[in-house]
Amino acid sequence: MPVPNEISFDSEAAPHAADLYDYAGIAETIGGLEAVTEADIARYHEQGFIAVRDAFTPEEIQVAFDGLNHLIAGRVPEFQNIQFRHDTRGKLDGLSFDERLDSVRRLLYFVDYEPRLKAIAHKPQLLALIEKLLDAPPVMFQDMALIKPPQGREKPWHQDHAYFELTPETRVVGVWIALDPAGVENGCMRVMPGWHRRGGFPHFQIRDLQICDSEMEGLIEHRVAAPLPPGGCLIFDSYIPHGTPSNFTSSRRRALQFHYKPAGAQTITPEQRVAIWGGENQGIAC
Ligand SMILES: O=C(O)CCC(=O)C(=O)O
Repeated sequence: MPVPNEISFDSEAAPHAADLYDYAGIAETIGGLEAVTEADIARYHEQGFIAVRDAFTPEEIQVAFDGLNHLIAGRVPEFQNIQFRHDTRGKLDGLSFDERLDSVRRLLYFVDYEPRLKAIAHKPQLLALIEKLLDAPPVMFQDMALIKPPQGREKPWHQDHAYFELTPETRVVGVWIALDPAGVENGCMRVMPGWHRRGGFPHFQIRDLQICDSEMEGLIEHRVAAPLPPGGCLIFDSYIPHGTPSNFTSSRRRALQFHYKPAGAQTITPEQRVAIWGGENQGIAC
């Protein structure tokens, strides 16, 4: 599939229920990529994720910000793949840089336009760990920057595998890297430990491509929040249900997210993906 490269806008969405991202615990963190042990790798397979602080140095995070700001400011005119908030349509010209930054929802497929961000995705210590998790040489196939400004919207509960044109059995590792402090109030990740072993949930186009809210109700005891300082990352299985609430603070919450598949992974068509994951196509209502 050709990779899209054009400016887009998200669509309007209703706010989420107040308790949709409530949680019962906080994810523990490991102190650095090189401190990850065989026991942590076993925990990744058991729980579906591990959280690592100090995975990237303050200097690497500053370089990532420089690269991201360069793209958002439009300094690389060939790069257009920025999704803005729907309410900024027609108003982008004339915004200050900070206003433009807070109008962005996400950037996609930028590594070939910004070597500083490509270097983050290919940090050797990160790739070495992912190779152990996949038990195969990793290939990075999706890169995103997720900007959650003050009042920025939620990312509803979902499994990343539902978005990929990869066979259901392909093992995929996601890496979500905090650039700003990501806390429980400004939209850090919530995950369901162990639920990656429950298989795929039907996904529906509601406020986004997501698991039905009713499937997630009353499960607070099964959820943990994963607050991370800048340079920390969440490393997670593509079947783990996860999501982030709206940002209820005045602090930005910016993150990078990369996905890695094993070399030689089998692809499927968009139609096959929808047939496998789309709840509506299976006659299921949400
Ligand atoms: O950064 C976020 O708010 C969540 C991102 C996420 O889970 C995704 O894009 O798959």
